[in-house]
Amino acid sequence: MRMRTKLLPCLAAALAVGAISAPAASATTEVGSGCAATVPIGNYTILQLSQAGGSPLVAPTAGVVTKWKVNSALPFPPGFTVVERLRTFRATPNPNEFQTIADSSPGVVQNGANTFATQIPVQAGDRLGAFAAIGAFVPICTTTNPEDKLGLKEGDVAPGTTATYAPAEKLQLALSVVIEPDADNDGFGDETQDKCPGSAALRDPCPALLLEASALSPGKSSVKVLVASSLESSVTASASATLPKTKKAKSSATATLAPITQIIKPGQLAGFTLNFTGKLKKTLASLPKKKSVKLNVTVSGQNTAGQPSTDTLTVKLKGQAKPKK
Ligand SMILES: [Ca+2]
Repeated sequence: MRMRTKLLPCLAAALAVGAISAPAASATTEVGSGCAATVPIGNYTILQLSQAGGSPLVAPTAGVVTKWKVNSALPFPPGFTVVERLRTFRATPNPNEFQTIADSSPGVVQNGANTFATQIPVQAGDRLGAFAAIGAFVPICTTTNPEDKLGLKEGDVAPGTTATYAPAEKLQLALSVVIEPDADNDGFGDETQDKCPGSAALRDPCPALLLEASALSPGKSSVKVLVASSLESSVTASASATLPKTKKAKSSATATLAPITQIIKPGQLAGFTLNFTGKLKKTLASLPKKKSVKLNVTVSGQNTAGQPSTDTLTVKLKGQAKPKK
């Protein structure tokens, strides 16, 4: 029994690893190196030209950098900090030439693990790197692999300017970044920064969808339902009725009408004509005028965040049988 309880967590861990390695198109990704820096480099703009194993400091997909992380073991006294900025770069057609695209606000790096929040949109293939001014330092790790290649350029290659970077082997930037998808392309990461990822115009929580349904007087074989919507939304109207017991059928049957879906714009009153089923028409035709069947109508839709909304109403369908003389 003891063996079994020990094996189960292992199996769970193996399955979890499998799940992580499966490709997820629209998930948060982290690229870069968590290595602990031991070398400080000041007054340089730096990016990673190549990296042995691991994920290079290149955005695998378009999105938004929402966090950058630096692990520092620099040989400084306790409490000493270094200030650097995250930079993004885009390759030009020339070898080792990059244009600086954007930079973050300064991050004050302490010994140990540091995480800084930011909000920098990136395109697929954009490089991540860093800059530290004179008197400040970019934390760097040394490795034994010549595939770990930094690109170095002395001074500040400011956003909008272009420079050619000199390769330097066996070095890694102590830098990793978290990139979130940005499906609505509003420059805010959809997982932690954008509370309404379905709408480029909205970053606050998506507004709820309000639906208002009313019915016109029912006809002989159909009823028209009018629906107003607070947002542009795909709305479905459906209806069902519990049919009264008859001499033939002792138990009551349900008539389900074919649902109708259409896009409604705010300020528009959309009509949904719900046709009665054959069974419902037959029931009404044989039902005395004093009696009626209740038709339960539901209109439903979703807001941009996929939160459902409904409105319901009941329509009284009067019997259509001619009085016996
Ligand atoms: Ca977004």
